Amino acid sequence: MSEDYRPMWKGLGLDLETHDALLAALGAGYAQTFLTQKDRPEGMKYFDFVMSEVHGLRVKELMDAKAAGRKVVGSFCVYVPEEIVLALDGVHVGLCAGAEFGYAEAERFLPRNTCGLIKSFFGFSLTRVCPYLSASDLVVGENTCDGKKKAYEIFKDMPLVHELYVMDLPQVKSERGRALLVDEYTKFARKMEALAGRKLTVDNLKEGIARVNAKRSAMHRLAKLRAADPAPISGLDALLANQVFFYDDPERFTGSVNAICDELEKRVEAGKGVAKKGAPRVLVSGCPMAVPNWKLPSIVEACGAVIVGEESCVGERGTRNLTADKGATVEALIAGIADRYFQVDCAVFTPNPARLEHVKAMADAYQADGVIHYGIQFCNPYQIEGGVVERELEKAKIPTLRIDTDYSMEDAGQIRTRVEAFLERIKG
Ligand code: BJ8
Repeated sequence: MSEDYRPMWKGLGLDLETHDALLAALGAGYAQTFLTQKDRPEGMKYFDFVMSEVHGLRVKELMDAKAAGRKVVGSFCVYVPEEIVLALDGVHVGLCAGAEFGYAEAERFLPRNTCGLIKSFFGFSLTRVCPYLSASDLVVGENTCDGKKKAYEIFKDMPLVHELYVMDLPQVKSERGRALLVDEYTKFARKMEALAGRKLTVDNLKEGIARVNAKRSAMHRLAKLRAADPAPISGLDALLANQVFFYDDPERFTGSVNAICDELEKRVEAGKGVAKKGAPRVLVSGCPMAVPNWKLPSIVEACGAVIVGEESCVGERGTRNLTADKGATVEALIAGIADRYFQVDCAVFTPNPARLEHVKAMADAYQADGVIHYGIQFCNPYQIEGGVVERELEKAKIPTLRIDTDYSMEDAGQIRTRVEAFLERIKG
């Protein structure tokens, strides 16, 4: 990191010693996982820079935004509508939830058999190492799975949390469910207006929609390029772009992803890729992988396969579908925003047939030879739905492997053995 950010971290209430240990582990993990890859696109240097400054420059930018009177909003779910935050000149960031850090502290409040993602955000808070959490004027939670729902009841009193706001979310894709989402987004809009001290207008909301749509369109472009054989970019690097989607300045991110796509288009034209033509192609489907959760993709790609898509909230489930910008009133635009998010087929919905169709469509579009279903241990919605996905895909002759795991590296050897056997099967 180029600057001394310690005074800023101290001001944010971080535990500097523990934070140093986290950054050292993160830096080493990143170097080992990403910088050892061959034939990476030149444009990935931008993401290397972002990651080297993930608790530095980006946090400084957030602090500068706050000093200029803008509000920072942190969240843990793709159901939080960034369009509304941006329309009110706010900054939206995804909060840290991808590492086994501070679990002993987290387990003072949560049962041991809580999913790793929830334990992780408690751990980051309790050990005081997440600058994004501390920089957030408002943390927005949501009633999705039972674990998060109950966890937010106590998360509001945790260190570094300034204010927690919880949105109620539908669990059924019905007319009533849609009406609830419109209602909740309207309430969230009022909350954000009060926080920002500004009013939503048709113009600023359309601008917020355009900015988020531009980010998503860049990700759609990247996703399509991965359909080529050989794949022009590794699954790890594409996952990283999906992860940085939640942190970075929107325009800088959009520009950087589009620049990578320009480069990848040339690679595809020249028939160049990161793996040999004909290398096993895998689609990953399931729970979101937040930074620095790179365990499964790094094992899969170290075994010689290439990941060609993520059916995940940190992936295509989160970024597909643009928000309509038609509407002559703020209310009509909010209804359009709700319509876009209502298509997110998270496993907390029951029943959830759209997700199954999406996994199949992605396997087809990206020419996947097989699907690996990823469940975070103790995540009931995805682990239960994983069985359905596996059975249905196998019926459709799409080989499927189910991996349920946590954030630790203890089972890495075992996973590798299972992945190797799966790759033999799909290319068999
Ligand atoms: S829209 S997937 S981001 S809720 S892994 S905490 S589900 S027990 S993260 Fe998610 Fe929004 Fe749905 Fe997407 Fe619960 Fe499962 Fe843990 Fe999870």
